[in-house]
Amino acid sequence: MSRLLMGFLATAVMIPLCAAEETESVDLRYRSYRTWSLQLPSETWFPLQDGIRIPHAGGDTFAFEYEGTSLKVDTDGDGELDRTIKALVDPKTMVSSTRVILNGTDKSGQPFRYAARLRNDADGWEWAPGGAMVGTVNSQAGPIPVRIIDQNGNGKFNDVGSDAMIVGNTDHAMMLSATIYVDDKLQNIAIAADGKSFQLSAYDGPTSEIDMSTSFNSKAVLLSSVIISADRKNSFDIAAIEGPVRVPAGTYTVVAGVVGLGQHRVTISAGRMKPLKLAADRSKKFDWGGPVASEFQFARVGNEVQFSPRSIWYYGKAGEQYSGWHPIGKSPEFKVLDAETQVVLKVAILPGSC
Ligand SMILES: [Ca+2]
Ligand SMILES: [Ca+2]
Repeated sequence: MSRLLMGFLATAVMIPLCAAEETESVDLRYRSYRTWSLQLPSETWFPLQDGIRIPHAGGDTFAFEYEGTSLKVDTDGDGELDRTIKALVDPKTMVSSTRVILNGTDKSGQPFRYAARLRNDADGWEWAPGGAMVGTVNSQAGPIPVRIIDQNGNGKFNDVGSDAMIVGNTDHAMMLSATIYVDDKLQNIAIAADGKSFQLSAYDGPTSEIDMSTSFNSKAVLLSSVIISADRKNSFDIAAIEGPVRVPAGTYTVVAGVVGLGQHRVTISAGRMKPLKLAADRSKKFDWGGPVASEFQFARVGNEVQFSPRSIWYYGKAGEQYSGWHPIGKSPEFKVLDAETQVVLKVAILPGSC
């Protein structure tokens, strides 16, 4: 409660001065996740080879060796393997996984922590970030959590267009953006390379308005819809914001999206979608989503038409592509028409799967 009040007071004092020139500095702290639930728009697993490639005062990697499902890791970067970690093997997939927390000193002498998720699948041992820099931004509705993830795995948290960030109470991340949208206002966000702080200031460049959430024509729930500008400087999760969003003018494409259909998650990618041209001082309602059309590869075998559920592609109204869709109960009908007469030769319904 006291934090909320302070947020209001700070805003009330700042506005009468000169809102456009104010900058606000926010401190962040590192948080590692025992159970990883963050959904990254462009998640990459990096090969472990000789170690986890995070530069620190003692070198460019934290060394690593493995024996069977046991790993030995140099967790403090002094060159000596100091911890043995047992990985858990999933009996279904046979993929081993575990996590490790590294404690290093950066090149300016500051200590840092870095969590890594580790897994051993068909590609061998790989790692991906297992933590985030966490802070809050004040808004009229109270503090909004902000998390920054080193998505490109170089130990730096300021790679705009390559790292990832989450603004608000969601686990769906967008690409790290140079601007954020809070309280119906666009602000510049400048993050320190070590991720320990960021500066906010008013954005005063040309803007455009886009509404992708109210026009999403589907019975499913749009959980996340990440767009990024052609110059990769600005990224937004349009689904996280109700109604229209003001973004810097530019050309945008969809990076990633997630739709919830009951228990199921269907991912959205750009597919054949044309880039969205968002001109300055214009407003656009984006028409996408259902009805979803499907295309499939088929083979004629005698009088039969055969096709596989694995060779079906689903496209929405704007050309966006849906993947991981396993219809249950309500399978789409696939009609095979005679090209000349348009008479339905065959109707196929896929068996339900999950
Ligand atoms: Ca060591
Ligand atoms: Ca990075």
